[in-house]
Amino acid sequence: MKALHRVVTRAAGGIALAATISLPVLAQPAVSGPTLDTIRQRGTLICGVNTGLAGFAQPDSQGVWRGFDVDYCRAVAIALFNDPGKVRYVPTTAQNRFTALQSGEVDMLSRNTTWTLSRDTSLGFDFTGINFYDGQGFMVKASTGVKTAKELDGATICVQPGTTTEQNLTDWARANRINFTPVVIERLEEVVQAYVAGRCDAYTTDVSGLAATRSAQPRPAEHTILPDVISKEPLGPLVRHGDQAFADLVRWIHYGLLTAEELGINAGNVQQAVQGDNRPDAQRLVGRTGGLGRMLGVDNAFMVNIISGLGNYGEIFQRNLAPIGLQRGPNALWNQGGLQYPPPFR
Ligand SMILES: N[C@@H](CCC(=O)N[C@@H](CS)C(=O)NCC(=O)O)C(=O)O
Repeated sequence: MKALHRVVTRAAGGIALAATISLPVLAQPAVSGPTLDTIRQRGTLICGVNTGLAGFAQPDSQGVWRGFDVDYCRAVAIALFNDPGKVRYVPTTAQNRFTALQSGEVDMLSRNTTWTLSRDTSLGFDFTGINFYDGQGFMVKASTGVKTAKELDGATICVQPGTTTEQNLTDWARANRINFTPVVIERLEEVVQAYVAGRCDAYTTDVSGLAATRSAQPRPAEHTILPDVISKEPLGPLVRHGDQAFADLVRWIHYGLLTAEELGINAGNVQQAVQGDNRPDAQRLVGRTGGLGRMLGVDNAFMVNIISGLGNYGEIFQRNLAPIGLQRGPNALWNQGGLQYPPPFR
């Protein structure tokens, strides 16, 4: 209070006032930053994605990248260039993804990466939100008859290095006095092959990754994802420290997609919403009021363009993840029993 009072009195008295009003407090800050500027100059977003995970990021038979994580890259390209094609996809492994982002080889990672304190701080990143609440599970061959994770005492377990998976497995086994032999294999394809070939009794990763891998097997029913979930894996896009404007953009695209679902605005009706949806929050989302796009350094209609091209969060989820057998579960909206809760789009 005292400090505030002093500022006010000084501001009321001549020279000090001039100094105060010369600060650009009321001006709209320039929406720029090193990453954002580089992307704009280059005219293409470079998005680090998975090497190949059905439903999340995988090239289709024409070589076009498809998936839930890929749609988040596209959404950023639409916001910046009004063109979902202005993305270069760089496949990254569990092991090399962080160096790719730190070194500037990619602008962002949109790739089943768990938000942890150390990644957010000492690795130098900013997680922009949680677009998929996940947890770690185990998959076994149905023929083993194994029904719960505790039956894995004495098992060999396939796992990829450089992941939270590896750390959780150790913590879980210790806490539950389970002995296991880890089979640590760096490449995703090889770890899956090792599991399929029977070199390990179980494969462990995020449940989403298990569902993706299972769906890609010739006979998915031969593999069982055990009901146990041994960790929290909040997954979402991340960017490098040092460019808050870019982080804000990626963050508010996710919240915009959730807000659209909340409001029932989807790919099929978004143009009608622009014309005639008079709900104040719908008007802000479609950029008729509020000027929110400009605050992020993009067109006020950015969410209209994203929703027309990709749909809202629910549509992106259904299109990409329902086919691999994932249900909304914790990823339902907060008012439908889930955890997805966008802060106010205003
Ligand atoms: N969410 C965990 C695991 C993420 C992860 O990288 N999982 C593996 C297995 S699904 C993967 O995507 N590997 C792809 C690759 O290394 O090419 C983490 O962030 O550490």
